[in-house]
Parts: sequence; structure tokens; C-alpha cells
Amino acid sequence: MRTRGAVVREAPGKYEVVGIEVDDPRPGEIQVEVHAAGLCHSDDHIATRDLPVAVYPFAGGHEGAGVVTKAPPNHKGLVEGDRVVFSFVPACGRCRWCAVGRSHLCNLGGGTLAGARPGTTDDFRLHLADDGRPVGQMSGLSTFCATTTVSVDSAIRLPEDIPFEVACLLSCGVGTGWGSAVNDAGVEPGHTVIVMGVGGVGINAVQGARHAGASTLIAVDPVAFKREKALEFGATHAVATMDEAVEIAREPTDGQGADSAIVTVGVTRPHHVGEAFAAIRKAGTCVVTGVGLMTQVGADIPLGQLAFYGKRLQGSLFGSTNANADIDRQIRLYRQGVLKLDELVTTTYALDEIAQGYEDMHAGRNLRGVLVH
Ligand code: CXF
Ligand code: ZN
Repeated sequence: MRTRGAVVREAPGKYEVVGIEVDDPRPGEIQVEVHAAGLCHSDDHIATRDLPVAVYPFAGGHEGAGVVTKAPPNHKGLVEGDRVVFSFVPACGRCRWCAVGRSHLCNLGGGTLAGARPGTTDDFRLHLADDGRPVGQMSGLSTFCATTTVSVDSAIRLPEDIPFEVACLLSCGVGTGWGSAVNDAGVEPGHTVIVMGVGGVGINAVQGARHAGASTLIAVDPVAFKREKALEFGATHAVATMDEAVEIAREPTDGQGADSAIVTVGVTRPHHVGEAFAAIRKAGTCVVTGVGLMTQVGADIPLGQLAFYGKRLQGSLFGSTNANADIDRQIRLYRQGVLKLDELVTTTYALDEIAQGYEDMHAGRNLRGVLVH
């Protein structure tokens, strides 16, 4: 079928709205009318080429929620009319990682930038409407398309009472941030936690650390609006620099340093990892959620501190979220008023306003912008 979607024709470049031909779903796939899509920074990294992808044009978007419009037989029993939310990491349910409940490491690949159907390099679900050229699919999803075809392994049933605009944030930003604190940083009641960066991921790391019991929770961001938001989401302190955060962390820890520091700043600023590592105490945990390239080096980690202080450096993909179990858990917390989701959506945009959405993100005006198709 014919739809419209935002693609990057070449990178560096910008998202451009074009006509897209979307494949009918095969067995194990569904076609979904996407109602809402979150504007994550990672999609912008594709446009700037900070994250290079295998094929251009490439259709962005890996946060989304919508309604199933076509559903051949599939092992999740999804049928036409079902509401679904996506996970940017598919969970096959069969590999060793899924089998041990660590589906964020599913062998299908977290957030794949390959663009083609899993296991292929030339079998694409999307094509340009004008010349039929293949279009790469972001994380097997491409939620910047008004309709898309995806694997059922990327979809989770969404209850009726959860609006699409907030549900879409469960695909990446919420789990990546909330899980980084709850699952990966080992936050315990009474802990002192530093969260570096208060974007769509960092703000959820703040709420996760709060839920896990942090009593001194220091958010660091140079943007005043984000510092205000961090306080609203449960931070006890919000400062512009790491120097200030380190100073605040000294008092409750007898000068030892933070119990954990969570880095949510992405691929373009790896030196922040070294700053966070320096800020934690002996046996403390430095969690890195930011996207990096496979070949990227650049964080200064004093090896003596790893060895003699037993500090931990913990990578974190999707906050170690097990999408099929944890999205449901996050929905329950949202219903109870514990997990704030409505407050994450600063502005909604029509598809044709996507450039404005990313401009607002760069200007530090949004926690999250959301496209409404
Ligand atoms: C990213 C991880 C790298 C590939 C694209 C998605 N995750 C979250 O934004
Ligand atoms: Zn993302």
C-alpha cells in the first residue's frame, strides 16, 4: 500500500517527507497504522551521520504505537484492530538471551540499522513510491511512516486506556532511561545518584532512580528548562555542570562519591563517560546508556580505579528492558500515577512538521516531541 513517511535520502542530511510503498505483511509480520511516533535523538543521529546506516534512503522512527491493519497468522496471535506498541529491540523468544529473560540482547539485534528484513541484506519492506528504490527501515520499524510493516517480535499488545501519544515513548526512551536506573545502576534506598543529561532518556533515568529509592538524586544538564523538569520528576538537585554534581555528592557519601552515575549523553560526547566514572565511589557503578559506534573509543577510564577501587562500568541497551514483561509493568505504574508519561510529551507535531520537532529538540525545548500521524 501507499503511505507517507520521513526519510533521510543521504547523510548528513535532513528528514524529508516522501511517498512510500509498504509491503504487505508476510507470516509473522503485521501491518500497522502508526498513530504516534516519538522523536528520539538516535533518529537525528542518522540524519547527521553520527550513526551511519547500511542503506539510504532510510526511514526513521523507532518509537511508535498504533493499530494493526493487516495480520497474517503469527505466533503472538495479533489480529486486525489490535492496538500495539513497538519495542525498538525485537524479542524472538527463542534465542538464549530471550530464554534467560534478557531479551534486550535478543539475537535479532537491538535497534538494527541494517534496514532490510532480519537475516537479509536485500529484502526490504519499504520502497520509494516514485522510483521503487529500497528504503532502509529503522530498527525494523520506521515509525515516521504513517503505515509500516514490522515483525510481530517488535510489537506488544497495548491496552485500550493508554493513549498512543504516551505509549509510543515506551518503545525506547522510557525503558532506556528508567531501566538504566532500576535494572543496571543497582540503585538502592538511600543511594546518591548522578544522572548526566536530562533528555528523553535522562528524565526517565531520574524517575527510575527515584522509584528505586535514591535519596540524593542529582540531575546534570546545561539547559535550565531541563533542570526544572528534572526537579519535577524527582531529582533532589539539578545543576548545570558535573563539578557541581560531584561537590553535592560528597556530603551524603562522606566524600566517597556517588553510588552510581548514569550517562545518557550520546555518541557525540564520549568524554562524559570518563567524568561519570570519576564521580562514583569505590565499587560504584557507571552506567552508559548513550549510543556509541562499534569502533568508537574515547572515554578516559583510569584502569587503576577499575582494579583497585572495584568500580563498575556497565553498558546498558534499552535499560535491560524485557519488553514483553516490562512494558506491561510500566503501564501499571503509569495507571497508578507512579510513572509519569503524559508529562514527558512536551509538544506534538504533524509529520510535515518533523524538522520543527528536531529543531525544538536541539534548542533544548522538549523532553520529547511526538509525531501524530
Ligand atoms: C538506538 C540504539 C542504536 C540504534 C538505533 C536505536 N537506541 C535508542 O535510541
Ligand atoms: Zn531511541
